Amino acid sequence: MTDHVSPDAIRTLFSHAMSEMYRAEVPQYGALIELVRDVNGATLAADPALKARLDAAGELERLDVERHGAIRLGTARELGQIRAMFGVMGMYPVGYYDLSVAGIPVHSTAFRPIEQAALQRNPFRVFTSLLRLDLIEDRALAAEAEDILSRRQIVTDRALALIELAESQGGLTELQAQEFVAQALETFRWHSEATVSRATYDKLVKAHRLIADVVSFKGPHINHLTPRTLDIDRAQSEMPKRGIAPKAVIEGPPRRKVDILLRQTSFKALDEPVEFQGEHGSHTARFGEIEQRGVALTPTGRALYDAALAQLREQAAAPGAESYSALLDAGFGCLPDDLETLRAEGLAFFRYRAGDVAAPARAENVSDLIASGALVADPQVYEDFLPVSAAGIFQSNLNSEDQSNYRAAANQDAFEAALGAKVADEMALYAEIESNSLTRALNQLGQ
Ligand code: OOG
Ligand code: NI
Repeated sequence: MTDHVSPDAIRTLFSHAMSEMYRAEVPQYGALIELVRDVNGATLAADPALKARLDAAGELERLDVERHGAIRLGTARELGQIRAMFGVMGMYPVGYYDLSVAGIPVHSTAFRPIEQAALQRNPFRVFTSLLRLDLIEDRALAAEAEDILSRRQIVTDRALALIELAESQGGLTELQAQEFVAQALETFRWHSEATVSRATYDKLVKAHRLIADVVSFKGPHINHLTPRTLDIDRAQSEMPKRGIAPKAVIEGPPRRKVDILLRQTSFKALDEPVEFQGEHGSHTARFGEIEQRGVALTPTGRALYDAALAQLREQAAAPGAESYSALLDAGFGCLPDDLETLRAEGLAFFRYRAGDVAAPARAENVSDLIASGALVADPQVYEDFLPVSAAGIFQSNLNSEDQSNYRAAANQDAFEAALGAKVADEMALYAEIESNSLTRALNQLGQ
């Protein structure tokens, strides 16, 4: 069937529609988008080498459309429906994140494109959390929450019908895709009318603000949309000048010559008026965030990162500790700060392509080919999330007294049962892109 639009095109339609909706709902998001556009423009203008590298690697086009969002779901049924909806847009569950260790009663995955070409078209991702009522001590309250959630339907009937159609006919036509996107958008809209009374809401907030956020509304409002900046330090320091108050520290690794993984910062949720079955009140759920993405680390590289981060957090918590930013700058020396060493030591993932130079006759190995310019290794962008950073983002936008101590209890099996599928292993995805690209490039070079 040739009259079907590609899942990539549907995802792009959807991410634009979400961005427009969020801009209308949260005006500061519009200011943030402008800030990031300005910072990215200035960064590229000041660093022609960076611009040329991004351009050659096919990374420049995706920059302006690049976003991630986040939602929080209440039930297994909802997670299954969301999985089907994102599937129509070529977004699949990747990775498992246990947030209970950070005192947040959810576990999560990221729905995102998985193939290189799809990532390059539009890497739109949605961090999707499922509430874990099993972790709530007050069983009566958990049962009440479950009962409230069982009565809502977060996907419109028409969206469900179009998802089924896409699955049975193997895609959607242009017109169907447009209708699907408009219908899908309804799921993520903000509803200022709660489905519960003020008293019930207050009870839920007391158990955990996050439970109230998931349970009290008609659907899983998108709680932030995050553009990608090329210079998060500059964006962070520009924010106050544009009337935006960011959280104190940037999550993730420090500023380095070679960006690794993901650095993120957010600004506070809005306090929004809510109608609780006739009573006025308010709720804080939605916020803004920006991120800077660097190279994806291999399991070996990631283990070094995780160990350094754990040590840093321990040091920062000690009495009389140096400032977090001083510790941060000093704390990641275990990871080399140049691309070729990261590559040669197997610490980061790359994507290979043939360069403009013919392969030398006596190239012994990949490093020789790279040194000669015959082979080029582009760093693979980290397409996923970081659990410690995610916890920091959650917490800065919930009240700090809401950090309960749950029995640390990752339960990927339960999550996958709710999802109705296994989550993909992100490391395997990066490794596959790396090895496929190397095989192709070596073939091309006649090696
Ligand atoms: C999700 C927080 C995690 C990120 O960028 O790490 C996240 C949430 O608050 O629902 O979006
Ligand atoms: Ni986020």
